Amino acid sequence: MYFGKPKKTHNANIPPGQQETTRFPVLHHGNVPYYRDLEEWTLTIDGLVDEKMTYTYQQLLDMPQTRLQNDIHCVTGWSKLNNMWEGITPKDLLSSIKVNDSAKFVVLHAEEEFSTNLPIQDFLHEKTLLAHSYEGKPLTPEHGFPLRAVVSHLYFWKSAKWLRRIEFVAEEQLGFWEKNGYHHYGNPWKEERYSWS
Ligand SMILES: Nc1nc2c(c(=O)[nH]1)N[C@H]1C(S)=C(S)[C@@H](COP(=O)(O)O)O[C@H]1N2
Ligand SMILES: [Mo]
Repeated sequence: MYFGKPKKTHNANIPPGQQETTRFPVLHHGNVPYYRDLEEWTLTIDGLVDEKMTYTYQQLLDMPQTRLQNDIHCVTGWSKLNNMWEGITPKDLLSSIKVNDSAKFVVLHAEEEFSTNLPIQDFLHEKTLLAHSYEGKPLTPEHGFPLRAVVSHLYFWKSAKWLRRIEFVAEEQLGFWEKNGYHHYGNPWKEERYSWS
């Protein structure tokens, strides 16, 4: 008989170099914005669009609502599987907006000067959502209330919390972490963590 350590089964949903956690760590640069009410809050869509659009929180809630189950992969090494988000798909958000054909990238702008960039097809990806709820409840301030991006197929720094503006641009424009050495794209399955790796 062999009494060795039981071998941990490899979970095929965990990318290389990641460890599963069941906690939900809070990670960001800057301060958490706390909103007493959402009267002043808006989401702006601009850049290479026919007309700049601004939505209130209520207008977003009046759009079609979608649930998305995802796995989170943070570049610092933790993965959290099976999360349930609810919000608006980028396609539904853009249903009445004409995006110029010259737009190739999206910059997500958040509070506290945070931004992140992604190719337009990754913004329109079926696993990308503009989420207002997590596990059936509105996002907590720490996790991005009132609205955050959830870009499931890339490292979690692409999932901007406290999202305020979605800008369509023709050329890649680096965001906060991308300017500070993170990979421009960030595919967790290829371990695209830092731009020098
Ligand atoms: N506005 C904003 N969004 C952000 C960040 C940030 O610094 N500011 N950090 C990113 C990083 S690096 C990670 S890992 C996740 C963490 O999200 P969480 O705190 O909900 O776990 O948020 C991302 N979104
Ligand atoms: Mo991160």
